[in-house]
Amino acid sequence: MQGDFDAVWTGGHLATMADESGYGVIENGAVAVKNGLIAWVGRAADMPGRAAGTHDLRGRWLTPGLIDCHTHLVYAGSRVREFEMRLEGATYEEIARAGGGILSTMRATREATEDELLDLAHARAEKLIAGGVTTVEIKSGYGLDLDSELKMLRVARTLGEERGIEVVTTFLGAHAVPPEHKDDRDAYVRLIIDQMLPAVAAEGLADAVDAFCESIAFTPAETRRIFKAATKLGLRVKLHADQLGDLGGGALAAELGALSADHLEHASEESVAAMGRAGVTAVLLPGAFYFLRETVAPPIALMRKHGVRMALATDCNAGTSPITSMPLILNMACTLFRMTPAEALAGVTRHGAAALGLLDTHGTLEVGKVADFAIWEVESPAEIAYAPGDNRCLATIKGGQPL
Ligand code: DI6
Ligand code: FE
Repeated sequence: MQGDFDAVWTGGHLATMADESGYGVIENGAVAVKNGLIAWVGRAADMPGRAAGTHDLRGRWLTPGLIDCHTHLVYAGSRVREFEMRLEGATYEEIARAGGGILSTMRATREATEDELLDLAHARAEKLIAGGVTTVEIKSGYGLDLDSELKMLRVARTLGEERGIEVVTTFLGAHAVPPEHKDDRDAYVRLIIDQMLPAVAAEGLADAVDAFCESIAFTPAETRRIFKAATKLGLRVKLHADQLGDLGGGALAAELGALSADHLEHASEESVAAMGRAGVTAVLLPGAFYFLRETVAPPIALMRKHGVRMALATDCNAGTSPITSMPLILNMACTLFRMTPAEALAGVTRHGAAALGLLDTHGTLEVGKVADFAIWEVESPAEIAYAPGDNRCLATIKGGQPL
């Protein structure tokens, strides 16, 4: 049957997330798709035209597909021994300084073949998709030499092609100083600037560049040099900032025109205000906060005060957030950070899109945007965040097609 639309979802309720605040609810709504894009959205009773296929929501809720805007999900190896060590009293920083932590995952990731990494990444992506994710950002940063970094980024791109989800890649060469450069960290910074960044840019393998700006990783001055070089190559930047201490990372992200500053537990009001002025999105990662048993939560009240958009993501990685469930992240954001369920859902839709520079095309149910949806067995959108460990996602739709 021919129709004005390829497909329509109707018979339920929509959380469009199209408003700056709240869910943008349309009860008894309908969303129509043509050529993979949203062609119409509104009250079902007002829908014009006919669709070739109709999907009955049976009273359920449909939201934009979720956007996990900060992950490290391409990696090999396990960090379960470090989990035990921390329970015996060691800290994350101590383990890192003793050559474990990121470097432990680096060793396993360097040794893994591309196919092995791809299989591991597929398994993690599958769990994200089951929780409503249609777009995922994936960082390199466990290779820490040119070939291994390129390998990670290729795996991320291949994952997207094979599974049909949208993968946004980020080059995180500045994640840790690898052992071969431990006595000359500047040589590694120069390697990133002179060789890695140009190669990554030339091969089109990264959509953005990130750095881990912490006392156990890279200084603000090193970060500034790397980001200036990235910007010269036309790459956007984003920053792991103020997670373990206040290095002024939020303000640095604002100064350098970053898309986002991520973590931010220890960010000062000065940093938050600078982010507000510069329009830098905050990416909050309650999974890492929980898993490391941090006690200082990010300054949510200051972010509200200074009009900083708050995105949420899994930070999926072996060391600090082995989590592949966005509904769990929503619950943690509410429980641990006292965000409202509406703020949390905005954090994984419209603000997640903003954190990736994709808000024009993703993150809300609006005409002209990609037809990426998640369908939920809930009585209200707040229930998506309600029960820790529950997954109420019934279906994940990418470009109008079930994933
Ligand atoms: N994101 C990161 O990049 C670091 N912490 C975080 O939350 C380190 C991840 C790791 O330990 O592998
Ligand atoms: Fe991270």
